[in-house]
Amino acid sequence: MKRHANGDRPMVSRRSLLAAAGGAALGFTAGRIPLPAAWGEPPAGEQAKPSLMTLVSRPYDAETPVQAFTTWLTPNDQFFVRSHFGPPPPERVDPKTWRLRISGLVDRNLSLSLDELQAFDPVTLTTVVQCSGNGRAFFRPRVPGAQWQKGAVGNARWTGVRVADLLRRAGARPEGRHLQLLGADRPVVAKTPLFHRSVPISKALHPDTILAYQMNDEPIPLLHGAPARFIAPGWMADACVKWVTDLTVSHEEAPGFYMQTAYRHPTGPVKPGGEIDHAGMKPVEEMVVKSLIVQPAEGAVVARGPVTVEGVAWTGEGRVVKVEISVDEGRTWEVASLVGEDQPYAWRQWRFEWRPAQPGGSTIMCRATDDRGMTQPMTSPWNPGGYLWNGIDRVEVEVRA
Ligand SMILES: Nc1nc2c(c(=O)[nH]1)N[C@H]1C(S)=C(S)[C@@H](COP(=O)(O)O)O[C@H]1N2
Ligand SMILES: [Mo]
Repeated sequence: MKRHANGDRPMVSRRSLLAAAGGAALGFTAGRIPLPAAWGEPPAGEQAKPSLMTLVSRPYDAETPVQAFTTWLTPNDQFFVRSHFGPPPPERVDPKTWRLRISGLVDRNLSLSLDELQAFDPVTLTTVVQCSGNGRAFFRPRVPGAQWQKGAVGNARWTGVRVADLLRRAGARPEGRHLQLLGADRPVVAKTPLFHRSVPISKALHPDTILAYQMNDEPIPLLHGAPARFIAPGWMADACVKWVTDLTVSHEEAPGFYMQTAYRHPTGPVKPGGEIDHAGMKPVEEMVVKSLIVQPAEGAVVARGPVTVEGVAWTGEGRVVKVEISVDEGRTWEVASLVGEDQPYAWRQWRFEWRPAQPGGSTIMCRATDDRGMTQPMTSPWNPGGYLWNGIDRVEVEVRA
């Protein structure tokens, strides 16, 4: 049995597990979640997607090859997959018996069937879903955890109901500060913390925050959170809890490891490789501006004539306003055209006609800027979780003589 440094499943010692379970909050610590002697058979429905690159097979974590990002919407069968424990057994998310419970600081506890959920006004929106650990492989010094490169991201259309409508029906009380989220998935190892998450109530009540039941106009596939998934548009995917069963209005953030230790980001500058205490960290929330070169592919041999360079660019709750290309290591930049659909939270496709000046090796770089003036750095600041990488993307090509 291999012990992989798997997942953006955080590194955790027994001591910090117990402490986290007791509500105490620690920084990152060394050690591993103990793996069972055997993972057993993957649950039904946990089938590998042939077009993805597998990082971990059980539970299945796989990224999309960048060359697949040629369409505005990422098809469900090409959408990256990540979860800490794998999907729940299908009977726990059976659309006929599944219930959504809403409780905590509410006037009435609710328990809704899928039909009852779908009776609320539907909302459809498109958003990028991106793992906080996307690009972790590029941090130096190296950060342990799944070595996601570029493809732990995708852009999908989600249909569901406003979380604000659900909370209004339950009579959420004004003193509620956070909405805690829990799904039907359970750890493979006893005593491992649940994937218990929360968002501030302001994000939960935002009219674009939905509990989705469709992904790209199909019922959400099991791997992506069937039958209902929280979608916090513009935020990192760890807020987008899959297989949701419980929404709890609370005074507090969700307790436990996955909210209090993992997915936290330094509030200030950090010495690379250093440790930070809990007070110096805040939860990862919004996405940062980022772009990828989709064509030409890394290592491609291109003709000397005009070369079409294309890709995608996205940001958090703002809009991408500019994408620039450099072929001289960032000394000079030229503006690319933004093409296709322009919608909040979604990614924007872009295109650039490049006329290589001479044959031989060339590096193409792209840099996006959003409407708040945020732009991509050459490399992202090191942080102990290896989160929020948005360093400028680069692709090396060979221009034929
Ligand atoms: N219930 C549950 N929801 C979850 C997770 C999980 O382990 N359990 N993983 C989160 C993380 S870390 C990511 S990156 C996204 C991945 O979503 P996807 O598999 O649909 O791409 O789901 C999020 N929602
Ligand atoms: Mo993630």
